Amino acid sequence: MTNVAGKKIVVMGAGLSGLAVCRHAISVGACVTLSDRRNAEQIPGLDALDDRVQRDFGGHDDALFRRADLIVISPGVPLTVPVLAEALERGTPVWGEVEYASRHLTAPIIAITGTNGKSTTTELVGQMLRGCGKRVFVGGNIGVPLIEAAGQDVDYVVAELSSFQLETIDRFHPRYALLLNVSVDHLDRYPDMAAYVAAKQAIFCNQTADDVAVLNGEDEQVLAMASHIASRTVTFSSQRLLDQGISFDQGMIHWRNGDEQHCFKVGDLALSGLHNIENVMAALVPVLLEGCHPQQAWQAACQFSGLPHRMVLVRTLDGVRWYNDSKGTNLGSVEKSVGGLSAPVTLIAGGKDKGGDYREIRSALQDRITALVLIGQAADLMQQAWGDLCPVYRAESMEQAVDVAHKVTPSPGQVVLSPGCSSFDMFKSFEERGERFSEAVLALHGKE
Ligand code: UMA
Ligand code: ADP
Repeated sequence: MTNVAGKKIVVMGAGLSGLAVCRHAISVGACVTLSDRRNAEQIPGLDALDDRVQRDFGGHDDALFRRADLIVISPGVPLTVPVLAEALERGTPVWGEVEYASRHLTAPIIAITGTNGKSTTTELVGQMLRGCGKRVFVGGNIGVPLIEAAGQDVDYVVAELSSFQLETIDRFHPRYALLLNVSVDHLDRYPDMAAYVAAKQAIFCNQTADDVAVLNGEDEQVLAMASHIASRTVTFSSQRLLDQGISFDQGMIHWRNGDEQHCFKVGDLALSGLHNIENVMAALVPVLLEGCHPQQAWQAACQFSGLPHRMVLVRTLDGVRWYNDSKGTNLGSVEKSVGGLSAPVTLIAGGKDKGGDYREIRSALQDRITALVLIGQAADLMQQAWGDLCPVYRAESMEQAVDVAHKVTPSPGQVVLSPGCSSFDMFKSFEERGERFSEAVLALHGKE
């Protein structure tokens, strides 16, 4: 079923994804009901909702779900919710917003997933294609629901995809599927790592020999998937020069595709860190294979200085550099961010725990962090895992955390907010958390 006109659709979740699906489904003539476990007064954005959309708030009405021809769910809704488990048993189709969107898209899709680096790589692909004169929609987990691409006249759709979004695809078929890396994350949603990895792997499930999979050649979990992938694979490596594929060696990125070769000087990039070189390499693959001009693409990559809340230097005060890495929402990203700094570092961490073992990144923290300021629900677990590495302080708010960090960090030194957790225990989003941090840092008195 792709033509949804006249169909009874229940859209589950009244966040960005659900509201966008409602707008589209109504516009193509479906009978739409929006269902959310929250009450109407707790849901922002309902004023703009079309009157033709029926509402089921404060819970999910069984009878409504039983009558549905199709259920479209938001990424934050797990398939284990009882009304969905029952719908699946009855044979009612349950699509995620990404599946729904992909049925209404005509431009080729470049899809990007991985535990870390998705947003940066997605934005890089978008900027490089635009720099080469292409019309591009950039969306997905990066914050713009994919369905918003429907009806737009573009050459490419560049989609950041989370494991949550990939759980509920059926026919979603990207021309390019990039898998950047896999490390521990979201173990509050998945029973184990295997289930998380399986969700990520779904990005390749509809690809054929005409498509391309871009894989991190240094990531064992990623490489283990290669034998199950039907598309052509192109590998990137930041550790060794590859005969074929894209790799980093002696300050240069080397692209080798059959007889075609190009080199790019990494020193020209505004981005820094080995992980960002990996992101740039992965992003270059679809752009170069689509025949874009290599130097034009490279110029666009060089101009990109990064997204907000990812290791952004907020200010230097009394010889202390303050970094906002609020998007560091899992241990892999804290490892990269702190690993790129040298002692003395005060780390502000904590938030909503997502499972996993905090001890795994001890070696990256050891010899670098000289003070820990812990916030949020995960504070106890972090103190147990890292408490012997340096003095530990507790804070009840971001403002207090900044104040403590200000008092205990020597000059010259660095303070980094890299929480290793999601933000939802204390904030609306990682953006709000990063903004609160930056505001508190900018309010400190001292010498610039
Ligand atoms: N809800 C129910 N019933 C349930 C569970 C949830 O009704 O059983 C409702 C909630 O009450 C809420 C709605 O579902 O009203 C929220 O849905 P959502 O969490 O999917 O929120 P959206 O606003 O649609 O945002 C989603 C992504 N959110 C998540 O995956 C949690 C956004 O990614 C994404 O930008 C957006 O779609 C557009 O594509 C955010 C995110 O945190 C940034 N992603 C995770 C991450 O990056 O780690 C995966
Ligand atoms: P995502 O969208 O997957 O969360 P982002 O591009 O927003 O990724 O980057 C978030 C954080 O993840 C960055 O601040 C950095 O610490 C880390 N990171 C970025 N790229 C990579 C990578 N390729 N490998 C490991 N960590 C990375």
